[in-house]
Amino acid sequence: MRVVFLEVDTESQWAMASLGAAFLGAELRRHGHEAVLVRATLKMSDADVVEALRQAQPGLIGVSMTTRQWLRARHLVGVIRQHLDVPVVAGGLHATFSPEAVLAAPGFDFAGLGECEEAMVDLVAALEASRSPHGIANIWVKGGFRPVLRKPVEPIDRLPFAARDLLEEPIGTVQVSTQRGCPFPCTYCGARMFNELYEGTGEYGRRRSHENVFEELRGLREAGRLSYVIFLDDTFTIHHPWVKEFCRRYKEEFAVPFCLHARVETVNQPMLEMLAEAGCKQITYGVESGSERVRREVMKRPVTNQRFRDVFQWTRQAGIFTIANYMLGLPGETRAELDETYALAEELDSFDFGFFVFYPYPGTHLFTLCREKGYLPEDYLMRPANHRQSILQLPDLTQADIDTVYDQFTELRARQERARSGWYSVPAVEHAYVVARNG
Ligand code: B12
Ligand code: SF4
Repeated sequence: MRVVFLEVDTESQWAMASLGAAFLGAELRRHGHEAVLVRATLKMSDADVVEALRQAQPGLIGVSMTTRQWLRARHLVGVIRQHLDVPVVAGGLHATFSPEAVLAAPGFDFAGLGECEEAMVDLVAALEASRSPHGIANIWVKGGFRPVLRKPVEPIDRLPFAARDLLEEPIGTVQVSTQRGCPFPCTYCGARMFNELYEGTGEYGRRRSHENVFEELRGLREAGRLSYVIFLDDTFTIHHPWVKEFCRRYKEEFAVPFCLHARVETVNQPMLEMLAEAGCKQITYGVESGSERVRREVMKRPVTNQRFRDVFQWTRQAGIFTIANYMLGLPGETRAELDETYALAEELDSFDFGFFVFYPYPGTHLFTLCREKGYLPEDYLMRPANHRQSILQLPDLTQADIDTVYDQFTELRARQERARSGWYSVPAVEHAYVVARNG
């Protein structure tokens, strides 16, 4: 069967195609199916999207969704189904944590919950053989019962490498993930929720072997595509023995510059030096708030501001650029605490940073808290999820408070950009990634 993955863009400048589709596409091809990508760019009208899909001749349309993509995806799928008689399956974080809402929307036939490589193959096989799709683990059929989950794929090396042609990466820059899952309990994080989803079913946190990662990199090098690696793992530096061995072998065999994400609690000075020697050029740290109280009580991140100061200093000393991410407008946050966040951002003086107005992603602890406390509007699923406007009615903060600090951040970033312009330019994809990630 020919499965067409529809990528629903919500940004024009930095949007990237979904990794989920690239993983599913690789597994589908291994089972003899075809997988192609159709990208609904912002410039395309509804009619353009329908026409592109018609030409791609799908037997099944797959839509990978984060909450951010949900509203446009919902609209497009509704329109598509008025013109094309092709079943639609949704997957990804939004479908996993809001499956009822997805299946209630016109045009969606199935919602894939959690890790779906094997489930997609089973669904396609059932559709091809005109068998009932009911009873396939991880696949919720419209009108049916919530499915059971199969165990996460183990060992994870069993999965094929992501289908690069479904990612539309700029030549030379590759996005690689070496692990799935994150062991930390951050209350705002959508990524973390996969670990909780699988509690009682199996361990979601798994890491690929070095050899498996290097085999993928070798293939990319042979194809002439390896000049910069973006490691997408939520926290690359979790397991020190793995990271040490990685650095030793990567330096010897590849020595291609790379960037990664880390938590300040998971690095130390020797590790940063080792990463720098292996080719690490940039680390993105989630700082999130400048208030230790907000981090400890609201986010479950009991780390001190001093730790951030130290780690940013060590990172710079090792010759690695620091990138920070901040969030504004958390439940329970006060205006004074927002000011603390801005003050810490100024003090840390990272090479670049992202700043996002907090959005409560379905499935997260803060989503539940916001709903229970009445901060979340009833019609939240019909409102755009963006990183500029708060969706919440917060007791201690107004949108004007958030706007003021957001504008300060905008200005700080512009000042920093002006200061460094002319002597360094961040590669486009990497820059997009910095701006985009809210992890
Ligand atoms: C890489 C990444 C990006 C990349 C690429 C994202 C992409 N399109 O895949 C970029 C930089 C573009 C990006 C942008 C953003 N991101 Co981002 N990103 C990630 C990150 C770090 C890794 C994703 C990854 O590697 N996935 C690996 C694959 C294997 O996992 P997967 O995507 O879940 O796919 C599996 C299943 O979900 C399922 N599946 C996936 N697709 C489909 C489709 C079908 C049909 C089926 C059946 C199943 C299925 O099967 C897959 C294989 O097992 C995640 C964190 C995380 N760990 O998920 C955050 C994350 C997905 N991003 C997040 C956010 C908030 C954003 C931004 C809104 C940031 C911002 N403030 O602007 C934007 C929004 C982008 C958009 N268009 O909506 C949140 C999403 C929360 C939510 N519930 O929506 C996450 C979880 C981070 C977090 N800490 O909360 N992001
Ligand atoms: S925010 Fe980062 S460290 Fe925290 S749970 Fe999510 S991925 Fe893990």
